[in-house]
Amino acid sequence: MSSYVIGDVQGCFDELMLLLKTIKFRKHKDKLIFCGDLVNRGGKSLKVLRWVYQHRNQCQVTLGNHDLSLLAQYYVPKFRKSRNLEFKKIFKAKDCELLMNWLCSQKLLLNLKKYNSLVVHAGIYPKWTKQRAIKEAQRLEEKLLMDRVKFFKNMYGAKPNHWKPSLKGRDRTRFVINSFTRMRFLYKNLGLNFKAKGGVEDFPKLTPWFRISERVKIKPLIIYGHWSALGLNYQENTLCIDTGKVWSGKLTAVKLKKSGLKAKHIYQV
Ligand SMILES: [Mn+2]
Repeated sequence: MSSYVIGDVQGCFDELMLLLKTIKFRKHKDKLIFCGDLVNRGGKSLKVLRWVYQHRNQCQVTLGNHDLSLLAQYYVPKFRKSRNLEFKKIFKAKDCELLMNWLCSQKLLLNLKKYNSLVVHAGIYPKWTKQRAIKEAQRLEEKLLMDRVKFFKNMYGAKPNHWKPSLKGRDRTRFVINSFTRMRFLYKNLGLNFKAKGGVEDFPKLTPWFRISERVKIKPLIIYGHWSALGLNYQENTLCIDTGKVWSGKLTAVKLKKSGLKAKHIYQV
C-alpha cells in the first residue's frame, strides 16, 4: 500500500484522473489524502466530489476554504451566489445531500503518525504547538457534525484575527477555521492578514506563517495547499503542494515515505 497527499484539485477532474494514472493508483490498495479545495473554479467539481466519495474508503480530505464555502452555501441557502454555476450544479444533483453529509465528516487536520506528517489546508497558526493544533481541529470537527446550520452561519468573517487562548465561542471558531483554511501572511503583531495573495516578495511588510520567527517548532512535516503563488515549496519543515492547476499550473501528488521527503516522490501533471 502506498499513500499520497494530493494538492488543491479545485474541480479539475480530468487532471486528477491523469495524476492517478501517473502515480499508478491502485484501487482498493493505495490511500489518497487531499489537502483541501476539492471544488470550485475548475469546472468539474461535482465529478471530483463523486469520485472521491465513491473511493471514500481509500480517501481522506482536509477541508479547504472552497469546500467550506460550498457547505456553507448548501446548509445556509441565503449564502448562495447565483453566478456560481459549478456549485449550482452540485445543489441540483440527486446525490447532493449524500455528498454534503460526507464532506461534513472530513477533517481540518490529519495527523499521519506513520509518516511523521500533518496535513492541513492552509497551515498551522505559528504560535500553536502540535497538541494545540490537533485539539482545536478536533473541537471544530465535532462542532461541524453537531449543528451544521449554526456552524456555517457563524463561519464567515475575518475577525478576530488575533489569537488569544481565552477566545471563546464564535470568535474562537472563526479564528481557528480561518487559520486552518485561509491563512497565508501574518502582520508583525502576529495577526492574520487575509487580503495578500501573491508571492512572498510582493508583501515585504508581511511574513508567511511558516517563516514567523517565534513559530513553535513542530516536529512532523506540515503538508499544506491553498497558496498557489508559492507553488511547490519546501522550507522550515513545511511543504506547499498547491501548484495551481486551476490557474494553468500543475496538480501535485507526494508519495509519503517513512524515511522522509525525496524529490523522486513528487508527481505532477
Ligand atoms: Mn484554499
